[in-house]
Parts: sequence; structure tokens; C-alpha cells
Amino acid sequence: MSRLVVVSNRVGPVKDAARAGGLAVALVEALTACGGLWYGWSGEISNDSDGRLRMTQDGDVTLATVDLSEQGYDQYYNGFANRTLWPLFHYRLDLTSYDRRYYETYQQVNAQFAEGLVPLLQPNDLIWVHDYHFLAFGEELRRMKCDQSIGFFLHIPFPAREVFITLPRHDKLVEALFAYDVLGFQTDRDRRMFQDYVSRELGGEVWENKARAFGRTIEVRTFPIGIDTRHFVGASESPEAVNQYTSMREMLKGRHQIIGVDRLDYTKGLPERFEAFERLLEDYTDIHRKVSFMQVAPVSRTEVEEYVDIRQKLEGASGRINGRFAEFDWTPLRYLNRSFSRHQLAGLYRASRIGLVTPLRDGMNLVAKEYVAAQDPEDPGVLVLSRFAGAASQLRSALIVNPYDVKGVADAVYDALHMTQQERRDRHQTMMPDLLAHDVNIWRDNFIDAMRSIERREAA
Ligand code: ADQ
Repeated sequence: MSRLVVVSNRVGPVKDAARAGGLAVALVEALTACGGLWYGWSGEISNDSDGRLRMTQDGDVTLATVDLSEQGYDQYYNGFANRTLWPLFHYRLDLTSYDRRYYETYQQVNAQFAEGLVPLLQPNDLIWVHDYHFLAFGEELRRMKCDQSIGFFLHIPFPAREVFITLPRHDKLVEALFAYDVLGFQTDRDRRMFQDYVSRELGGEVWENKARAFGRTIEVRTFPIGIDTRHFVGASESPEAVNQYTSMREMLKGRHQIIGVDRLDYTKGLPERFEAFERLLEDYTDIHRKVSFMQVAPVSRTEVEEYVDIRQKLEGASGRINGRFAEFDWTPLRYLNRSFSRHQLAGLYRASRIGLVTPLRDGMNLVAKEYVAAQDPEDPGVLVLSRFAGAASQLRSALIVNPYDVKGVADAVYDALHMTQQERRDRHQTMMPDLLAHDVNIWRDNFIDAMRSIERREAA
């Protein structure tokens, strides 16, 4: 069996994979099965150019990490990755930086990372590159004469052509993507957006799961990422989850809870969500004291200005909403900037009548899937889900909303609060089989199989 090499922005640690959740566990499992290598950024910044590669063995998995220089951290990580690609691919042209220096450094860092990996590679390795930090990684490997099978999975959306072409040298980035053998997207929509760009902007050819341009034909496929559904169902019944569930229910004193769990990011639609909750309280006074909303949002990317702004905005909004509506024995909105363990989260989801997942744009959104998996099948809660999350293409029995339409979201939450137990059960029952059939292990195996079939075809 060929060895698997995973390349991603952050690496391991293997022992903590369970804490990090489904994706890390699924990757570690595949790496362990073949004595694989996991390669990426160490999370450290150093300007020392010698010995930047660190190798450690963790069970059967080799971890190899490289530090970023200060310039790399500023212009590649905080710059092109998080100030250009992240907002642009999430349709936030207003927040996108078009600084050309960022692009140059992005190319250089991708080349340096590729250079660091080449001496570690074996001839039959399958190389699986993850996400927007490494769009140009495969092209750099090819430049260094790597002929292994290389796949790339984009965890975030691929934007519409008119949005993407606002990026100077958009064609160079797509040319780089043609160095991969398999390109994976979260949804058919993302895949079609990519194919649309190839045919209309580049004059390339696209058919079924293929695209041809720059003299290469590549596989272009949809691999919707899942959660470790069985494990998450189990987690929701674990003692830790039951504890969390019980103390939450005691605290709620018979009130219904609405829960939101997101990284604090402007793509997640949090200000609009707070506004929708405020609108709910304004329009439906009958639910005062009967419902409370808990938003869990650990801070992320604190060095990017837009993340500081959104934090301030949310602190202002939560103060305003509680100031307007709270009573001495009722706090309508609780806003927590902290993390919970997977088991605690499962308990929180299960204790909540509504999962409110309203990103303005999201590649998939795993929280939506976790919320459904954690429910008690006999008395499940209702998922209210943004149509702009990739998950909406699978979780069709959720209440699907437009997150920009504050009134529409408020009304959907009101309907969810009044939904009969039978309807809640029916909706839950239609979503669970899909979550079980398309879990994170299937996602991983399907992607690796797609890379292997390329390898077999080339050997034939
Ligand atoms: P993210 O943008 O990080 O992922 P998401 O898919 O929702 O978004 O995953 C977040 C994960 O972090 C979930 O597993 C969630 O449980 C966990 N999490 C969030 N807040 C937490 C908290 N307070 N405590 C503990 N855990 C918390 C990117 C893309 C998504 C895509 C994923 C996977 O932006 O669209 O679904 O990658 O491909």
C-alpha cells in the first residue's frame, strides 16, 4: 500500500486528535494505517533559516513541521491566506486585501514548504494537500520533479467567477491548481463554480468530473466532508455530556435554549444572528422569559484587524440586547468566548431546542452536523440552517434560512420553538441516515481512493 502524506497548515499532535475532533482523528487513522507522514507549519515563527524542519515520531505517524519567518507569518499566513483568500472565497470583497506583496510571499512560502517536503518523499507516496494556504504547493512540487499522485481538498467555498476574477493573477492560481491530479470541493456548487471559471475564463474544457486546461486534464470532484457521526452520537451519551446536559437543563429552569457554536469569524454571520434574536424578542413578546440564546464563540485570528472589529461589534450587541430585554431572573443572551471539549459540546447541543447555524458563507459547517447527531432521537431539537452553508445541500430537513434576512431568521426560530415533537422527530430521522452514510471516514476514504485510481491508471 502506498504511504499517505498529508500536508496541512497545522499538524497534529496525534495524541490530541480526539480533542481536536473528527477531521484530525480521521486523518490520523489513515496515516497510522500506512505509517504516513503529516507535514505543515509548526505554529512557530523564527527567522533562523537552518534546521527549520523538525521531525518527530508519534506512534506510526511521522510529524514534520517547518517554522514560518516573520515575513511569512505576516504576508503569507495573516496576509494572502487570511486577508486575501479567506474573505474573497467567502464573498467578502469589502474585506479583501489586494496587496501584491502578499501574493509574492505566498508563492515563496509555498515553494519553501515544497522544498522542505521533497527530501522526505518516497516514489509511491500519495500526497494529499489541504486548503487555501497551499493552493500553489502542488505546482511547486511538480517544478521539483515530483511525479507522485497529488490531491488537493478545498475546505472553504470556491467563489463565483465574477468574484474570483477581482483577484489579480487569478489565472496563475488556477494554473497552479492544474498541477494536482484530483481537486476536491465540498459541494457540487463549488465544483461547478470552478468548472465555470475554467470554461468561461480560460476557454478550457470541462465535462462530468473533469477539467482540461494548461495541457493537463484533472479530476474535479465533490467530497462533502462529514463528522465522525457514530462517535459523536456516543459522545452525546457519555457521562461528561450527560453532566453538561443536566447542569444546563437545571440552569434553564424549563426554558428553551437556542445555541450557536462558531469560531469568532465574520463569515459566520454572528452580528446578523444577534440581530435576528433581537428581532425575535421584539416581535414575539409571548416568548419572553421562555427562551434564551447561548452563543459560544472562541476568538480566532486575533492579529487580523477585521476580527478585532467583529468582536467589538458582538460585545456591543449582546450588551444592548440584554440591556433592552433582561429581567432580574432572565438573561436572554449569553455570549461566551471560550472553548468546550467535544463531550461537553455534545451535551450542550443536546440540551438545546434549537441549533442556530447561520453563516453568511461556509464551505460545509460541521457544527450543523454535530448538532443533529447529538440530539435525542425521541425528542430532538430543530436545526435552523443558512442556505449559504455547504451543509444545506445535505441537511435538507433543517429549517433553511437566508441569514441576511433578519426577520426571516427570527420567524424560523419562532416556528422551530413551536414545532411539534412528531415533526421534530420526522425531520431528525430523515437527516441521520445521511450523516451516518457520509461521515468523515467515508469522506477520507473516497478522496484517497480517487487519488489511488489516478495512480493505477497512470501505472497501466
Ligand atoms: P471552520 O470554519 O472552523 O472550518 P466548522 O466546519 O463549523 O468551521 O468547524 C468548526 C469545528 O470547531 C467544529 O467541529 C466545532 O465543534 C468546533 N468548535 C467551534 N467552536 C468551538 C468551541 N467553543 N469549543 C469547542 N469546539 C468548537 C473550515 C471551513 C468549514 C468546513 C471545515 C471542515 O470553514 O466550512 O466545514 O473547515 O472542512
